[in-house]
Amino acid sequence: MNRFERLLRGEPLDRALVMGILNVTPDSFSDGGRWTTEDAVKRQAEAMTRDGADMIDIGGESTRPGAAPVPLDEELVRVMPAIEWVRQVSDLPLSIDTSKPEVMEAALQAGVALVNDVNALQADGAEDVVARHRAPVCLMHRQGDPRTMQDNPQYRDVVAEVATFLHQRAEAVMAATGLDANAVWLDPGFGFGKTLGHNRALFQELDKLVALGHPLLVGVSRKRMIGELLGREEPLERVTGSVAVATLAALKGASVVRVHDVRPTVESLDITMALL
Ligand code: 8Y4
Repeated sequence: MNRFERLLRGEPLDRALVMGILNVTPDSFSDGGRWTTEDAVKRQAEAMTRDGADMIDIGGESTRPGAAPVPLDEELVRVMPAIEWVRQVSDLPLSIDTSKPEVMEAALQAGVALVNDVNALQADGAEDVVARHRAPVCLMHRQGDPRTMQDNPQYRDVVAEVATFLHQRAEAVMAATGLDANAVWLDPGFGFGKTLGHNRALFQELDKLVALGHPLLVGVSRKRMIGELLGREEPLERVTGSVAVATLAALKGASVVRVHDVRPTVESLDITMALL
């Protein structure tokens, strides 16, 4: 049985799952949209599979700060062919990164295993789609919408507010869908309406989020937070920092790390667990 199935059953893991990021947006912030053709998507999926990813996250809606919304038909046109292309070269479980119920429905019908929603299923109809499919989900916290979220985000107590939001959304989603706690993953949403200070507080108190009793997903790969801490403007100069933070997240109890750089992350997690 693979790590994804073991996590959903609440069985112990030898290490955190590695979710590889396959972005199919033309403006993908970290690779300039190089991976948009069929051939490029397939090569990327093959590489992540060979490098030891446990699952692949496919998204067609750019969530970078300041990004404009993507219309439904555009998102479907980006994402549905990509799901088929990845399927042709990999047996890994797939997740769909979307907030739109129509995209969730189409992706789940195409066999996708998990819905990764940065809007935590708050769109009208999103809970219903997940309930009908009994699909596992990842619920993420964010403050504000992508267009404005990095303009002066403020919290009274960021850790308490994120924990309360995630707990309340998890309870609502479990009640609406019948999913159990292992199938409702939670994510503090690093960088989504958060300053470096907010991100650091969430990281330092990650155990409070782990204690909510759901698998915790951490996504910091190549994000501005890494760049700020290292003084690295270029996303490709943030790889080592991203691997370090993913490893630290796993040591602090995260069950899943969402990453661009699968091979170095897998190596870091494997060697860390071998020596721990
Ligand atoms: C700031 C910097 C804000 C980068 C956004 C970004 C996550 C995610 C993304 C995450 C989960 C990105 C789709 C890529 N980040 N899903 N998605 N957790 N569950 N954006 O952290 O790095 S978008």
